[in-house]
Amino acid sequence: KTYNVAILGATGAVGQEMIKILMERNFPIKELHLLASARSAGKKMWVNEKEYTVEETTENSFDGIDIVLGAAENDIAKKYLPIAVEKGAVVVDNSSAYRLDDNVPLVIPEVNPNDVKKHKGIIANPNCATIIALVALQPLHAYAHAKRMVVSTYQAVSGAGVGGIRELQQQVEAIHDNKPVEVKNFQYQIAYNLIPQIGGFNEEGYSSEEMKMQFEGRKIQSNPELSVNCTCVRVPVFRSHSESIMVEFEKPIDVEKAKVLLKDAAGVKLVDDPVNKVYPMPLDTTDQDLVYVGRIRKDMSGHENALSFWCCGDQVRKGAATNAVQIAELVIQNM
Ligand code: A2P
Ligand code: 11C
Repeated sequence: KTYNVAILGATGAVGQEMIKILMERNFPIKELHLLASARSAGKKMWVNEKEYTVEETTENSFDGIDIVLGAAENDIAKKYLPIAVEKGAVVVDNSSAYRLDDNVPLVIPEVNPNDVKKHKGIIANPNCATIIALVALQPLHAYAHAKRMVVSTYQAVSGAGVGGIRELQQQVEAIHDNKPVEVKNFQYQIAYNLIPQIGGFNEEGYSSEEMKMQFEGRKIQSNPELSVNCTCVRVPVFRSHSESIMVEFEKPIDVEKAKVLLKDAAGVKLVDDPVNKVYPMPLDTTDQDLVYVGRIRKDMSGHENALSFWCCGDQVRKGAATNAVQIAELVIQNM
């Protein structure tokens, strides 16, 4: 069986990667529709040696579509995705618009694949930093049950879309050419800098991105007691997020056991031999799907059953597009 697939936001960083991954994984496509704003309508794109024309998104764009992959901002998702569902499509949405909605499963295939079956038209793809952390954590959580996490993220500019990637490139070139640096997508210059703000701040001083790890993590793991303290930082890296994570578990777990569990876990590569300078780095995780985990060590700040580790993953692929296509694969298994 084959399916009519539409990508909403097909010209964006995540949308473009979705097209690539659908092809790579031989997703059974009958027709592929590339939807974007009026600005991109008519633009030609080559996919697997076939020419496609980008279409302006309208209410009629979803007629006859079986599966929509959403790669647009929240307001666009809210405007069009309910229409797509009404017209009979199943939607996998990468925006944060529906993630915490009780009627919408929030899925990482390595963690909670069965939640896909509960969908009522929309399935949400989690936040990229959350996906990368929870894929790494899953084998340890399944064994010892995660209670509390302290996380610092080092997030690539690709998280801000095509504009974020372009901005880092242009700033590096401008600095090299002794020209003025232009700031558009980030609060400050990101080239040769770090910015400890992703999203807006709440009354307690935590950013929206920092709160996603706790709210989405609880839902994905069905672990309502999970408490997360997170600091999210934008770094001048193109497309892999890195994270330093301390996790306190319910049950005892030592470093050796953690390594054994991670070695065989789905979606993970254990990269942990620090004495020989072997540990995950964002350049190494770029353009592939595994979350690399290393620097695993026992917590030394006095918490019982706690480990620290470091992980990296491609934000555009496993953090967004690959995870969404994997969800779509689960959807069609149940169709
Ligand atoms: P467009 O390229 O025509 O603006 P990114 O996050 O990488 O910036 O990508 C955002 C995606 O969302 C792009 O594909 C963009 O299309 C799309 N988009 C933006 N505004 C709209 C809109 N009003 N209707 C449909 N798609 C939109
Ligand atoms: C970033 N994680 O790196 C953000 C972008 O919740 O999907 C994606 C926001 C989200 O900027």
